[in-house]
Amino acid sequence: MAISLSFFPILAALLVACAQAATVVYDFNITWVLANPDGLMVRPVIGINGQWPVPTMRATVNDTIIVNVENQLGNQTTTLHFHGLYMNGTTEMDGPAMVSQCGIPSGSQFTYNFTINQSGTYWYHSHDKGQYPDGLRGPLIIEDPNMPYKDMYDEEVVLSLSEWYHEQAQTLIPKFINKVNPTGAEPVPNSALLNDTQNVTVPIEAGKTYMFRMVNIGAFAGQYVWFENHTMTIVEVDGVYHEPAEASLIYIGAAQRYSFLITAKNETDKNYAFVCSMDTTLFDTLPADLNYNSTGWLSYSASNENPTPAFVDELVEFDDMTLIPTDRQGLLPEPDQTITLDVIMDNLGNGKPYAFFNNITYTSQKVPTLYTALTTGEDAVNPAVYGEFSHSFVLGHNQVIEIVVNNLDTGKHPFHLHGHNFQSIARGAENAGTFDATNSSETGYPAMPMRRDTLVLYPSAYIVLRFRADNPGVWLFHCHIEWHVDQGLIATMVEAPLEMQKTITLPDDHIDACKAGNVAYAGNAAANTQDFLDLKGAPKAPAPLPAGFTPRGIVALTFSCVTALLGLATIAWYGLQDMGAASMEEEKRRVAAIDPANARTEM
Ligand SMILES: *[C@@H]1O[C@H](CO)[C@@H](O)[C@H](O)[C@H]1NC(C)=O
Ligand SMILES: *[C@@H]1O[C@H](CO)[C@@H](O)[C@H](O)[C@H]1NC(C)=O
Ligand SMILES: *[C@@H]1O[C@H](CO)[C@@H](O)[C@H](O)[C@H]1NC(C)=O
Ligand SMILES: *[C@@H]1O[C@H](CO)[C@@H](O)[C@H](O)[C@H]1NC(C)=O
Ligand SMILES: *[C@@H]1O[C@H](CO)[C@@H](O)[C@H](O)[C@H]1NC(C)=O
Ligand SMILES: *[C@@H]1O[C@H](CO)[C@@H](O)[C@H](O)[C@H]1NC(C)=O
Ligand SMILES: *[C@@H]1O[C@H](CO)[C@@H](O)[C@H](O)[C@H]1NC(C)=O
Ligand SMILES: *[C@@H]1O[C@H](CO)[C@@H](O)[C@H](O)[C@H]1NC(C)=O
Ligand SMILES: *[C@@H]1O[C@H](CO)[C@@H](O)[C@H](O)[C@H]1NC(C)=O
Ligand SMILES: *[C@@H]1O[C@H](CO)[C@@H](O)[C@H](O)[C@H]1NC(C)=O
Ligand SMILES: *[C@@H]1O[C@H](CO)[C@@H](O)[C@H](O)[C@H]1NC(C)=O
Ligand SMILES: *[C@@H]1O[C@H](CO)[C@@H](O)[C@H](O)[C@H]1NC(C)=O
Ligand SMILES: [Cu+2]
Repeated sequence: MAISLSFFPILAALLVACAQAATVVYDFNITWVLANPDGLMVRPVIGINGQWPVPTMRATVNDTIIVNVENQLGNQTTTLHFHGLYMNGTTEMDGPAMVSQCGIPSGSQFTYNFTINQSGTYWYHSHDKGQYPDGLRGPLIIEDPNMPYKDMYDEEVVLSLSEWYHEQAQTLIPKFINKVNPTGAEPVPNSALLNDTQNVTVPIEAGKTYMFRMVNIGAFAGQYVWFENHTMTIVEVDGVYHEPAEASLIYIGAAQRYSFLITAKNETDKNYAFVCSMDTTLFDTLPADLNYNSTGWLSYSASNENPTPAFVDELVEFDDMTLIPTDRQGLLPEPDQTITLDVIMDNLGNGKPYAFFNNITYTSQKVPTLYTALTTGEDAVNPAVYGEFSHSFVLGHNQVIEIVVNNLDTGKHPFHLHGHNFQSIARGAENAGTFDATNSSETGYPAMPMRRDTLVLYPSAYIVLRFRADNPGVWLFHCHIEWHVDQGLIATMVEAPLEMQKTITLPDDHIDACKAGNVAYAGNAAANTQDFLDLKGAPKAPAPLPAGFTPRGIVALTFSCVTALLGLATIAWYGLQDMGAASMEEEKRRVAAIDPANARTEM
């Protein structure tokens, strides 16, 4: 029995006799629409059912969500990822293109179907082509009648934060990953948005307590958030409930969520500002006309003035590592497998800037990694079958896994793991250097570590994470700055592949998406279905710089071999900035001739 509750989204509740769980159905027709959220420029954005902002999704714990996606963009594939949901038993519904599915070609339909065993604040976004900054991202709230802080608040307010660009991702990415940008300076946003607009007023009633669910749906900027004259009591981070903790200022990295309680004053004679301020240390340049603060107001009365916020000299954020989870889950035991990843930003032989875990910049393979896991039999436990440049690690079922990330870069990176939350057991302060396991004893770790799915790694420092590999599936571990995803800052966790083979069956529309896009869907990373250990033809990253060459030197070489042979030093790097489109094309062809595997699929 499907009851159509409204035309958009078509929401049907199927009450199953034996349980309270419902099936929540969304029909999402994904198209380009025009929008102007910062009042500065009308631009095409990716909307749903002819609307933008895209809807906030809502369901209740134990519900099944069905999202019927129709891609009508006309010129791009797309996918949806439901950030923070474990997809336990349905890893094929996780969404990253060329990892758990093929991108959905324009004109095709694709159904996401999964059951939720979590509650709290999540979000959904495209996981294809670095596309979500074009607008295909929104909050996803899972309610729970048994939520531990249910009785402590009267109303709920969902607010999204993000940066905003006037140019489309498909324009920005090739300008960013370009030899004329050898330092890898990320595109600086044009505006900050609050709830996909600006100047938001939140109606407040005296004496009531509100639970704010704040979601950073951005692709780059972390944001500092503070409420004038009101205290935040944090109760949830990334879908995990924690013991209440008071904060006056928090930092919400890209993809992170915070839920906090705010108790309203008893007097209604004033309205109060709250400020979301983009972290400008992430920007290589700070344009004079960029307003990186967005202000909202707690509006006790529409007739009160909305005050200008006071300047804050020093932004000292609450330390999320001090939180204690409400379920008091204890520190996981010593790991069965430790994975150490060094974050490196560097150039390859084509002169372009890339991001690396150790010596590998992630490169999409010929077959979605999950499909390789499902079709390579017993060889699926051999990381080689997934291709060197998928940077895959095979995790044994129920093993305790520790991930150590050392930041050899001077920027912050919010690291996200799909399919799990993780215990955040150590984090070095800025410039703490790399993690030294011999220097830290087990007893130095918290007894009940904070858990979340996205953790900010500080410049030139480390984080140490633990989780139990109790969710068979293919799960990415990556920085959630989408520019860095485009640059390859991704590793792949292939968790219990033989278990997956027993339980996962791909629905027909998953195979159809591959067929429609001419993408292979069986065999190893090279689409070899005969010899799984023969990886000939598996996509590689562009070739590295030959030893002894500087990035400038090799660019000169590919630009003009003859001139390069005559004398590298004579070619001025900045001369390339003026290269016309035609010579850029020419250069691309030459690089391709040197390394035919140069073609990369950006995620
Ligand atoms: C989706 O939107 C496009 C463009 O507006 C329209 O042509 C198409 O019929 C829509 N599909 C459905 C199923 O409504
Ligand atoms: C928000 O208010 C500021 C200051 O008045 C104004 O410059 C800006 O255009 C407003 N934003 C929108 C989207 O209306
Ligand atoms: C969800 O399912 C679990 C396990 O069956 C049960 O304990 C819990 O009460 C259910 N929650 C709701 C809101 O129905
Ligand atoms: C895709 O279509 C949109 C909307 O028409 C357009 O603005 C954009 O430039 C196109 N993108 C590409 C990469 O062709
Ligand atoms: C969703 O998955 C369940 C469990 O596999 C299946 O019974 C159901 O038919 C699926 N629904 C849709 C719409 O695909
Ligand atoms: C649901 O989640 C709880 C803990 O949050 C876990 O104990 C239980 O095993 C999970 N069940 C399934 C089917 O995922
Ligand atoms: C935030 O935006 C959504 C729609 O996009 C709207 O329903 C909601 O009321 C807005 N919240 C506030 C506090 O303005
Ligand atoms: C409210 O906050 C502002 C800015 O932080 C501060 O100047 C002012 O003293 C505060 N007022 C009260 C009543 O606490
Ligand atoms: C508001 O008034 C109630 C009842 O008098 C009192 O318990 C509460 O502490 C007051 N709230 C604040 C924020 O002062
Ligand atoms: C943004 O807010 C911060 C903190 O109050 C302040 O230092 C900064 O000057 C503001 N920037 C702009 C562009 O208003
Ligand atoms: C990365 O390092 C490993 C281990 O030293 C080596 O086997 C592999 O060939 C290297 N890969 C690349 C792309 O440099
Ligand atoms: C997945 O479900 C299994 C039970 O089927 C449970 O043991 C495991 O803890 C769950 N994993 C996660 C991450 O929820
Ligand atoms: Cu990053």
